[in-house]
Amino acid sequence: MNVQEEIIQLRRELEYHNKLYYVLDAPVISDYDYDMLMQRLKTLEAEHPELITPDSPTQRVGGQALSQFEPVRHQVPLESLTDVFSHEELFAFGERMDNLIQDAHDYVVEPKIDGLSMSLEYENGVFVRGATRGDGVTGENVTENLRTVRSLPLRIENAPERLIVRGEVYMSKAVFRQLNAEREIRGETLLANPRNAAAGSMRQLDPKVAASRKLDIICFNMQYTSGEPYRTHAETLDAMKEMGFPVVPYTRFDTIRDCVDKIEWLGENRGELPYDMDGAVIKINSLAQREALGSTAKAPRWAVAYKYPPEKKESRVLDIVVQVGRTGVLTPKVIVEPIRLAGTTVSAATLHNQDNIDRLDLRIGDTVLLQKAGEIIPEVLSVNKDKRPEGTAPFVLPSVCPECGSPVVRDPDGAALRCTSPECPAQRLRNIAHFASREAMDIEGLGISVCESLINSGLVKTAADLYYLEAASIAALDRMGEKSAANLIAAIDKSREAGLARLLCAFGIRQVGQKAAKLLASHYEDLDSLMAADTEELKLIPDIGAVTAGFITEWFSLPQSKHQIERLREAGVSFASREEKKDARFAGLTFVLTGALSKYTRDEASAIIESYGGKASGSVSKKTSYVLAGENAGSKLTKAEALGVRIISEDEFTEMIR
Ligand code: 0OX
Repeated sequence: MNVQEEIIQLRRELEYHNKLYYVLDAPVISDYDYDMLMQRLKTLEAEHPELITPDSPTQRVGGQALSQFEPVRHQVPLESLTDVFSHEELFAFGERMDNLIQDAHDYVVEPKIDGLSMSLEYENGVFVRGATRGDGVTGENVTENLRTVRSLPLRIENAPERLIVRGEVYMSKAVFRQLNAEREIRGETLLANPRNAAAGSMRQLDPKVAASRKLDIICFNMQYTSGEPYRTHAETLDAMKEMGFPVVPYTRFDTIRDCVDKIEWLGENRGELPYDMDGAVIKINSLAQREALGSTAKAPRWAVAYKYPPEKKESRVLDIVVQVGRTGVLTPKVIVEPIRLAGTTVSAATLHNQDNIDRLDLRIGDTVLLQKAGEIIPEVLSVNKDKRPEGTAPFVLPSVCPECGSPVVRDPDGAALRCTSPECPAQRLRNIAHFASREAMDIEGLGISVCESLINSGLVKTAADLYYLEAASIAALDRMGEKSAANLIAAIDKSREAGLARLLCAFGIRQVGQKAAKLLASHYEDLDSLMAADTEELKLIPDIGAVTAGFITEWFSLPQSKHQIERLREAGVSFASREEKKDARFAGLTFVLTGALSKYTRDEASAIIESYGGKASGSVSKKTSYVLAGENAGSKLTKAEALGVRIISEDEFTEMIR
């Protein structure tokens, strides 16, 4: 067998195992063996790059980052569904169908997956283009992001010349939970629900970011085929499954009564599904009957979507526990007697803060009404005061940190209570995990459990300690060996060169996330010049407000911050900025434009001023730094003269920006 033949065979095998895994849910080889096949293909392709094709399973993250998504006009529109909210409306749909269709007719019931609708185009069995639904007529080309969806087949078997399939991209509940658990540990804002998380990933212009999000797809409609026509919707779904698409689970029924029963059953069991379901769909099965029924301006007449009411249930509050986050914020959570709610077992619910507890007047022992509306974490809607036992007391968050006993203070600007101790072990763990996270120093292999064992063993107290670790002591930890210790040391080593922006983000200064850190790093050469800046100076950086500037200088003034910075310096961690320098020569200056300019339009001149960190304002006041006066300048010029504001000509301005 020559190389080309081996490559083709490997691709075929990998596609086959993908189908067994994602479509038939019946893998026959281990993940390890799958990886070995993939590895072999990668090696061969690296040696023979001329043999790489876009449909190769190695190319799922091969695409370039884009500057924007191209519009795609859908060959067949992606129609939306009419929503109904009651059983009566479902029976009314059945009656409409009985009236409109003379012959016998049957239905298909499917869960409605809560994700993002996509159209997928295949030519001669190869995935060539994928687009978002958009307004149904025109969507956006997200082919490269879709390629990263592992359950989407890049090549299908026994395919017609041209095929368009519609499916829903989603994030499984398991992946969502994992992602949010990681975010919580790093003190990042949590994603509201799997749908938002999936939408955020699909909007990424860089396919590498989308790939890291582990999305899935399920298909539910054949939009177009150049091959033999099918008779029913059920046949198209079966054929799609046969070709290798993951297909929505469906059931066929003869009566609307049976459909309604199935919908109820799906609702009760929705927790068992790997994805969020935002309803159930009833569709006429016969494609000829669908064609005859047609669509209204809004949606097809032959289908309806039933939306489940959010499920609510009562349970008893066993306890209220308080957790401490990375930034020291105390978050209360109720522990309730476990109940089944929307298909999952619920044993806890978020309470947000003291104000919310007070508003609900919630006490340990109370019976509360819980609701899960799409979101994974349920919320407390109300307290059933009739069921309140005797002897309860209002719940007040502790005045000392439950983890370290240090005093807590209330944020002046909000409802949050915060532990004041920088030594707090709960904060320490989360601080180090945040320091190592992907957004910050990006130390591979340093997840929460490794951080935990490093802290518990006493090897690490602060993030700077990471740079003094030795392979031998890491290797001696539980579940670590020489190989993983060496890998971790190498990853820590690499992070020494991460640069100022990542380092600033890693410090976990309040309100300084990835974005603000980059901004700061684009204004300063290195950490030392940033530390030399006072609040007034930092405030002048566009988008850094007075509050953030205050948090920054306050953090740098803390003795433990100074100590940490010196230890990082000694360890050889680079303090240099890698960001493109912003020229902020106009920082803190306000310009007013008046009269007609000859070299620039007003908008251009304003844009130049802003790009140098200055402000362009409309009216002259004592605070105006310069009035840029063109031909025929009027009252603004007079006012500037009266106030003694400096007046410059266009030529002088050109000189200033040279
Ligand atoms: C879903 C879903 C969405 C397709 C063409 C008109 C009706 N999100 O799971 N839409 C449809 O059907 C549309 N079915 C589904 N299962």
